[in-house]
Amino acid sequence: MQTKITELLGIEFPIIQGGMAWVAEYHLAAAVSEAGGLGLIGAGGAPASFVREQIREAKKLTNKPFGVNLMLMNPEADEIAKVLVEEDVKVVTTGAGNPAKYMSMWKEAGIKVIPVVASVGLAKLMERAGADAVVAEGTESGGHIGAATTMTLVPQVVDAVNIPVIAAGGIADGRGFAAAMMLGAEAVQMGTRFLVAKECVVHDNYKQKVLAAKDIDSEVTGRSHGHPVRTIRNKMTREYLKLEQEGAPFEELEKLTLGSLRNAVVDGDVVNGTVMAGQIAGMIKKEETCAEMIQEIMTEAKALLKL
Ligand code: TUI
Repeated sequence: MQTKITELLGIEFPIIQGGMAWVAEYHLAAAVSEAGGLGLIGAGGAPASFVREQIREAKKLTNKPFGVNLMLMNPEADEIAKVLVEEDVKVVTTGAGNPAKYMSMWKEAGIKVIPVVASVGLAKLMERAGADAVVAEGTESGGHIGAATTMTLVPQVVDAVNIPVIAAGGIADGRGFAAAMMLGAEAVQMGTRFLVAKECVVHDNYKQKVLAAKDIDSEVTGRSHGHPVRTIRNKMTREYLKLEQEGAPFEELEKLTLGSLRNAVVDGDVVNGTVMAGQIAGMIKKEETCAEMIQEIMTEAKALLKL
């Protein structure tokens, strides 16, 4: 299927894998790219040296284009921004902030820059700054989220900018893909579905938590301090939300989640750890390879879109 995004990125299918912190390492990114989508390495909170290694490892597994997601709250964001140029990364997505200060450096290096936005305002700002496309990410997503739903955000961003828009948040099958196209998107980005991919190295406890999740099993913590994060409900979220209700200061809340994403992803602590996942987790019922997922989604979407 050809869209403005498959042309821009030189990929076969308009499906991008979310750059999930700790989860989206080079095995997953290379598998998605090999399957014809765009795989992303998620820099998350990792040091620049680790990101460089990840890029080099991904290149050993695939000759197809892949990208890196720079999480802008990373303390080494400035160094990572340079590593992406030095390592000749083709596509960069950004999250949790405004990447304007890196834009000219990346554009001069010929990198395709695709900021993730959660509002029309930031989408317009990114277009003016020279972004090649934007990911409009709805609040159904896992992890750090904005306020608008995918259904409302995507068409409003599509109307507001002239660059291609990629829809994210609550999309995990051909129906969601087709719906996103109807809203004017040129591609989709999916995170939660790829969490349970065979090539995804996340701990099996984490996968089982996603596979067992029902429609209303996610919670949003951190609303009180302006950094809302969607995760699957567990002991940690219950304690966190109780403390937030009691008006606990940020420092106290932070203690509950320091290192907790790593604890869930790497060590499989899904009781006290942070199990980031989107609201669509309730629909995800089986582990498959990335290629099987992409083929299934495209077959279903093409039938629905009568292509
Ligand atoms: O970035 C994401 N999702 C993420 S980042 C992440 S790592 C993390 N770990 C623990 C706590 C917090 C984060 C996990 N999930 N998605 C893209 C996204 N960006 N969603 C929302 C935004 C966003 C929000 C506000 C982008 C910009 C913004 O403000 C712009 C400005 O001017 O600063």
